[in-house]
Amino acid sequence: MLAALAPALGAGAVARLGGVDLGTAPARAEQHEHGTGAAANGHGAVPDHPSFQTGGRVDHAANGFDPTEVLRDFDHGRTRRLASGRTLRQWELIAVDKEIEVAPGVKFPAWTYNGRIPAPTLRAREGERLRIRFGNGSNHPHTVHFHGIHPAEMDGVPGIGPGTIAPGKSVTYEFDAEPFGLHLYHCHVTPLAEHIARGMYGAFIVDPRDGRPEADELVMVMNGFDTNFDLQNEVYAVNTVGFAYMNDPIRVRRNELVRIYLVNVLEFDPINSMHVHANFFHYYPTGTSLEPVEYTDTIMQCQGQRGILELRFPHEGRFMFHAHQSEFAQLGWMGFFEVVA
Ligand SMILES: [Cu+2]
Repeated sequence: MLAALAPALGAGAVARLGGVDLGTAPARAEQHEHGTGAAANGHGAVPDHPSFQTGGRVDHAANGFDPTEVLRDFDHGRTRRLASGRTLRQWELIAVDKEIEVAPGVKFPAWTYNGRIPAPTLRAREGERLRIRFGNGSNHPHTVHFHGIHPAEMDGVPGIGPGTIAPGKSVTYEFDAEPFGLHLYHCHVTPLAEHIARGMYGAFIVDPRDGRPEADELVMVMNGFDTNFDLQNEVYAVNTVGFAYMNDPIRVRRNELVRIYLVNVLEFDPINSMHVHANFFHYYPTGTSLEPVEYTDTIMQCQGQRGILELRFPHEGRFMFHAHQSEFAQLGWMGFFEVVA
């Protein structure tokens, strides 16, 4: 079954899947060893504050994804028309254990969907029928739990419907795309904090039936990494790699409408936030209304909260954005917009 799904993921994913031993789960102690091994890479034995800000670059090619590309990478899946006239939209997700470099020299033993963090941004339209085939190529049991409105057995939680999906097994989730808005999906196997903190989450966008105004659209998933497994984060980021958008500022056009799909999946810290310098934005909580509720320069989100930001940059130049918790900003959650003519 995994071999049948593999072509959708490309040669790299196939190779990785081929190397997975589906029969055993690594002991907890081995996971800790991974953590301290990565942390000891130039940052001391227990680095509360890895000094990765200066020098060094993350090898995006080795990770298999680049945060700059993740910003505008929307996965519309494959579609076909049902006899009823409705659209059926389909995706394949495969759980893959994979080491990810989350800051220069800081490698994290991640659990992923399709080998990337965040997982693919799945994008559908209100009212469509959605079908997600999930294969577990990881050494650990997982599920896919979608936010949205759907039957209990499609909820991707242990003990209900297909429940937990063991290594080497697969399942198909099917439900309607509702309501329109910005949602998320993530694994729901316990210990839940670990399954999320290891990287099993992605954005899930349901467009309104009549769409939204034309814009330059960006996906930002606020996350973090507990690289030494002390139940606190050592690295904070948007789209996984600390300081990625300091090194590669996000290019946007002056006066063009920019729409940011912002999702908070940060584990261990209850609140995250986003602040945009020298500008204000309209905010649509959960994206479920076409009318903004706030005009501001800073918003906060609890874990699982998300919302849509809309703004235009009237001035050219380099503008910072970051979590307004200074600690998060200093540990990676900080970037630039590069506004060009
Ligand atoms: Cu999981």
